[in-house]
Amino acid sequence: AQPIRRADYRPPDWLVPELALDFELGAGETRVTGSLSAVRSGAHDRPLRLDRDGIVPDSVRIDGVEADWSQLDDAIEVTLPGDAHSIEIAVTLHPDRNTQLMGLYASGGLLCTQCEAQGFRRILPFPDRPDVLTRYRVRMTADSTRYPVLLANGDPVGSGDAGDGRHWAEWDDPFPKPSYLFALVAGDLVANTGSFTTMSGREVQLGIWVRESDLAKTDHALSALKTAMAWDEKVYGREYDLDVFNIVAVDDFNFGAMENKGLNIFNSRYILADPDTATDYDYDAVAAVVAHEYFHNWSGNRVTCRDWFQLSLKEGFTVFRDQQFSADQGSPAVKRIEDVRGLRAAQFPEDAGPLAHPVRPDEYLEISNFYTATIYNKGAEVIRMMHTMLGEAAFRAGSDLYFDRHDGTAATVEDFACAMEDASGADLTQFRLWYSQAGTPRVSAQLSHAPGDGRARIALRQLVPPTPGQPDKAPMLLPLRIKLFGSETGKPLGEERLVLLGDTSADIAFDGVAETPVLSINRGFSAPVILDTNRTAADLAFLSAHDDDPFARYEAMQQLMLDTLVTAVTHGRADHDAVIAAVARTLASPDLDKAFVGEAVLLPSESFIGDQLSVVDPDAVFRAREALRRDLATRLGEQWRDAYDGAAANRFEYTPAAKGLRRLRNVALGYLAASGAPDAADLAFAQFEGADNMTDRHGALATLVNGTSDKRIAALDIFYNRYRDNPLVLDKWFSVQALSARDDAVDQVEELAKHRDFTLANPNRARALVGMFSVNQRAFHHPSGRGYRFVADQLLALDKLNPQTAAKLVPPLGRWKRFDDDRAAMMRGELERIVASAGLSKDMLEQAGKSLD
Ligand code: BAL
Ligand code: ZN
Repeated sequence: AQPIRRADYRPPDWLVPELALDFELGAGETRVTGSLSAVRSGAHDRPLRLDRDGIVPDSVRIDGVEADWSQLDDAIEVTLPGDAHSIEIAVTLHPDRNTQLMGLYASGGLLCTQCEAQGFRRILPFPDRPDVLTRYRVRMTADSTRYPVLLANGDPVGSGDAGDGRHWAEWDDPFPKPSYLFALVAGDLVANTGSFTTMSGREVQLGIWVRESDLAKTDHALSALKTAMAWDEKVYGREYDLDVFNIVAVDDFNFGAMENKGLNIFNSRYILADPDTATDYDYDAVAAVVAHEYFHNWSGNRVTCRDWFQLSLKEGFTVFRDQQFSADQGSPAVKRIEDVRGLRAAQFPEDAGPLAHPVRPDEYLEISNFYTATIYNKGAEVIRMMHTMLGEAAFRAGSDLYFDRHDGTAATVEDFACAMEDASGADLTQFRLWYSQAGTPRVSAQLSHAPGDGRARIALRQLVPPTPGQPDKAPMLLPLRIKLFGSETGKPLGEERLVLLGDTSADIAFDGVAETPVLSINRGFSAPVILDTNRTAADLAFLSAHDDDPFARYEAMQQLMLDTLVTAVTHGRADHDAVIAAVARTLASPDLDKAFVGEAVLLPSESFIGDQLSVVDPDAVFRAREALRRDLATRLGEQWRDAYDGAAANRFEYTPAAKGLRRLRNVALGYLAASGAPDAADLAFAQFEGADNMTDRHGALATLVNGTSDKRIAALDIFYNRYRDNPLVLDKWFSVQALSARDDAVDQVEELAKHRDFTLANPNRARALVGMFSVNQRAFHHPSGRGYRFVADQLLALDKLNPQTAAKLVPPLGRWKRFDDDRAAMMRGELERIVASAGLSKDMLEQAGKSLD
């Protein structure tokens, strides 16, 4: 297969202003008729190319006359004599055989669609590219009993009886859209309904559609939707534009959710929530994803992408918008901590490995492989940096200009940057390198102080590492928020400064520094970089107690823990005192937000510790981390006990304060177990049995599953029997075991893959076991290589069903260069076995093939 290159972009030869779709729906067989208007664009004599994937037209008619077409591997071509024609194409689909979950497919008795990025070509041969904008009218006819509800994009315009126990419905979307935003759903669904009055006074009918048995779990999503609609009006001036906004939850879904115009389709895990089945993390994720998909109505739908290389135009901006939204709903510092932790867990390793690519890639084989942490999360960091540099008001002016200029069109990343420049007067020329250069910049900051002349200097240097296809990099523009604190008084030494580092090196001077300064830098994670400073353990401990930015306090604590753990791994031992004192002080600070405390006292993950090492020894990392954990647990035994008891709540509430208490309580429980306290397992089991919410039940279960108490088996059985009919909670039962820190985790996971409830056909279940296991650093990297073999076997089996989901699970195997020779050889061996397998998908070939380099 040949890569698609950004440099080869050419505007479409033919436009399709209108499309009428007629579906005779059935799970076994669906007949589709598409009637489209094709209009020649520009002077050329090229045929009309209609992309297709796995479908062959039953017939093609041009201006009412049966026509010939040429069939290519991935398209059909029709030669058209004039400049405007009407084309009618008929296709037969088999939704119940569609295991890829792209196009029209069956899920739990429903029929639904997923078209981003290139699923529409599995429904109808069509110019399936985002710069072809079309006005859709959709008619559906289906069995009235099996599919009493028929939904599509836009507004409903008619419905009625179709005879023979069938009915029909018609929907009309007045907003021209690319084919990837097409959607329909047919099924036996009920709705939690509501309404929202927009800022100009229009009433919008809202519906969250689910199976009847799930209706009670939809209030949180509905309320989040209303909050998001009001927030987007207030913060971005964006108003909703149709009479209805529907969301449907389905169990089998490759993505988290999809922003189809007026008809969002969601993975049910991001809709359904009640205290008994959803953790606080789930509740937050439901609100964030509901908001994210809603925000796409402007950043993605009203202004869409010219081509898929511009994917971050909508995804980076929309992730930034959903991050701002979530920060506004609770603690901004804790939200930032979570986002940065996610970036370091997924994006930094991606940027440092064989699959590294720029936020605006230059080429791809399979676009599905580019729905990555780089496009989404680093893309969001790029937008955040613009926000930081321009300031709130100028950023908003830029976003208004962007929406005004490009409404109803397919735009580029460059268009976004130009709008920001034009509205603010800023010059983003050098900043654009964030879109074109891959790799995480490394920044060195060395603070020195001359007490005599009251001057402090920071020597800054940056280095952007080579990445595949990009050996040499130019220096980037890095916005670094910097502040100094007096080591004696603990007070700020002047205001925070925003330093824009654009050269390879720079010297920054601070005058009037009378006492020894301590450096707080990259506050709020103002630039997504890896930092190296000359701060001592004492400096970091000081900042963890005195910095006035809670995020910076967290960062200082993390760095202190990380330095200690890296020393322990590389030297076999380390002094834990500074970490223990800093954690003790944080636990003893009554004014701190409990959610913040819960985050701040957590040790860095094994993977993040591994990322600091030139060669990762997963067993040594595990041992060092466990030793520090045990030491923290035993030496602060009473404080953990107080934190645990002090965070007890009477009954479940979903408020920031109650969430914070639950967070701290579960972290404290983990430390009590690590301390070897004789009653720890009883405490965990009592919490497990007595919990009135999933956060506490799941937290207790995780503690038991990581331990050696025989209560582990009892708790797993109780949990399984209680939730065996709830697929989302059963996913937790699989994932908590896949993430186990026990020595026998690989055995357990191999057994779980044979469990009657395990199936690769459901992406959530596959990710819960295989995906989670492959980020369990110690178990996945078991010295026998069994973990690698297990994952490769599962990926090969999954690739046959669902290549898109399979290919996304390749990256952990692709990190082979980071490990010792034995492990690297075994990991490579599995990748080679995958690449050599017959009938491999393009998705897998690209991911596994590149991972070998
Ligand atoms: N556009 C794919 C799903 C999402 O990012 O919203
Ligand atoms: Zn998105």
